[in-house]
Order: sequence, then structure tokens, then C-alpha cells
Amino acid sequence: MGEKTVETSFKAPVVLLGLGAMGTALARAWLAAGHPLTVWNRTAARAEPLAAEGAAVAATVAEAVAAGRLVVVCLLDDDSVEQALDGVELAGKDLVNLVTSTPGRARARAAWAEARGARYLDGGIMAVPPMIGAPAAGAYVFYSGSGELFEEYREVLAVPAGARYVGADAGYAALHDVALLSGMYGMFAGIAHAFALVRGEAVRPGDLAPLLGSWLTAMAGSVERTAEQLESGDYMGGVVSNLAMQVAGKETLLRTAEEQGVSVELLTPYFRLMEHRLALGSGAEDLTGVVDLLRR
Ligand code: FVH
Repeated sequence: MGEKTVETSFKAPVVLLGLGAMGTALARAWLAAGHPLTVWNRTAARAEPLAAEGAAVAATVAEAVAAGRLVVVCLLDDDSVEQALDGVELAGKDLVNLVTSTPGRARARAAWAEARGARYLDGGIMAVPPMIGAPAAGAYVFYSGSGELFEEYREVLAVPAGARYVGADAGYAALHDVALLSGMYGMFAGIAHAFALVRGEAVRPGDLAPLLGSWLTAMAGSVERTAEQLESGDYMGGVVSNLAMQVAGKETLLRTAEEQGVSVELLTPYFRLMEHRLALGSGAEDLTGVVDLLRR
């Protein structure tokens, strides 16, 4: 007689507070991976589809938190987290905050949670909801805070998206998250300006898009050179397009905007910093000196 094998792998229970676009995507990923899931959402109706998919639905935050040790929070912002958890018993819990936060608020929340007997991990999600639970999409979450908590739940946390631990300082996940998001908004500003320039001309946005996309991808390589220069302190190492040449070229960009009837409000703040750096005698350098001008 053949022996039967029984699947015994334990799946840690997860409590999830918040079923917005991101929370719902996280919930589906944990359910699909077989984790027992308890959910709570301020607007109860948003939990109904997940109940049909196997989630237990709690009527209150306290009831949800009581249902498991690992409590993941994915609400709108810092204030909503503080409101939702106010007065809830957290002793013995492992609290993971995935709300986009500032480093300072994340550190304060870590101290607050630890004073209530909970271990705390802060997270910054580098993904949009359709990337969650889709390993090929390359989504990941920065985590910082309790290293013990991270190691204990590393596999559970890695179900919806890759998990990257960036240190015991609870503010570091938010710091990394906001650094990347800030870079992204600078890029979005450039994209908006580029499309505005060709708007109204016989240039289809759809024709410009692949040209702009591949140009930005090629230029993104400058992050490595900037990092090397910041680490060495030598802003002249490997310079291919020096600051003096780029400041001279700025007039062409500003005049083109004027000819095309496009505001220069997205370009001028950066150009002002380049000119300031040039005035300090740094014309032979790369653009890296702008980083130092931003520090207050
Ligand atoms: N969605 C995205 O593209 C980004 C990707 C990167 C990470 N962010 C951050 O993730 C957090 C949650 O974002 P979300 O997309 O789930 O946001 P919403 O769909 O707007 O859902 C918000 C949930 O928060 C609940 N909520 C709002 N205020 C309160 C409150 N005062 N008390 C309790 N819950 C509150 C809301 O509940 P309801 O409106 O359904 O009742 C939703 O569950 C966020 O930090 C992003 O920055 C997402």
C-alpha cells in the first residue's frame, strides 16, 4: 500500500487593517498563499469581497488585533494609523506599518508601539497595487525597525512583494521610500515639461514617448556616477558634461520653452541651483555639487 503524504506546512496568520487599493491587493496575495487572514476596514462594505474569498472580517480594530500576533497596517496616512490604533491593546503584538510615512513619524510610532509592549517594523512600499502578488513585476517593500520581527516573518512579508530590510532605525524604510519617490517626481516633472513642449505641434505624444523613455533610461545611469562622486568627494571624477557647459546650454532650453508658450516653472529651480554652484567656481565639476546646496 502506498503511503499518503499530508501537506503540513504552517502558514502564519495575518491581521490586516485597511482595505483600500493597496490593502486589498495585499489581502489577496496573502489569501492566495494560504495564510489565514483577518481584515478590518473603516467602511465595512469593502471587506465583503474578501470575506467571500476566505478572509475573516473583524467589526472593530480591537477585535482584528486580538485575532493574531502579526498586525499589518495599510491605511491612508500617519494620522489615520494613530486614530485607528488609539486605545487598542498592543502588548505582545508584532506591528508592521505599511503606510507612507516620514522618517520622524515612523521613529515616533516605533517608540509608541514599543512602549505598549509591541515589536515594530516600518515599511515603504515600492509598488502600485497591480504589482502586488506578481513576482515578475519587481515590487518590493523597504523594512526597518525590529530585525527580530523581520527575520521571524521574512517569508510572510515576502508573499505580496520582495522584502528589503534597511536597518534597525525605524525611520530608514520611510527615508528610502521618500528618497525614491522624490527622484520619481523630479522625473515626472521633466516628462510633463517635455510633452508640453511638443503639444500643439505635429508631433504625436505617442511618437515622443519611446524616444523620451529610452533617453531617460540612458540618463538614469548618472545615479551611479553621482553616488561614486559623493562617496569620494571628487566631483570631477568621470565628468562627461561639465557644469559650465550645462549652464551655458540652459538658455536654449528656456528660450525654447518661451517660443513654445510653455511655462519654465518646473525647470528654473534646478537651473538656479546649477548657476549658484557655477558661481562658487565649480564649472569643471559634474552636477553633483547641487546635492550639497540642497542640504540646510
Ligand atoms: N496605491 C498606491 O499606488 C500607493 C503605492 C505605494 C504605497 N501607497 C501607500 O499605501 C497606503 C494605502 O494606500 P491605498 O492605495 O490603499 O489608499 P486608499 O485606496 O486611498 O485607501 C485608504 C485606506 O485608508 C482608510 N482610511 C482612511 N482614513 C482613515 C481613518 N481616519 N481611519 C481609518 N481608516 C482610514 C480607508 O478606509 P475607507 O475609506 O475604506 O473607510 C482605506 O481603507 C498609503 O499610505 C499610500 O501612500 C499606495
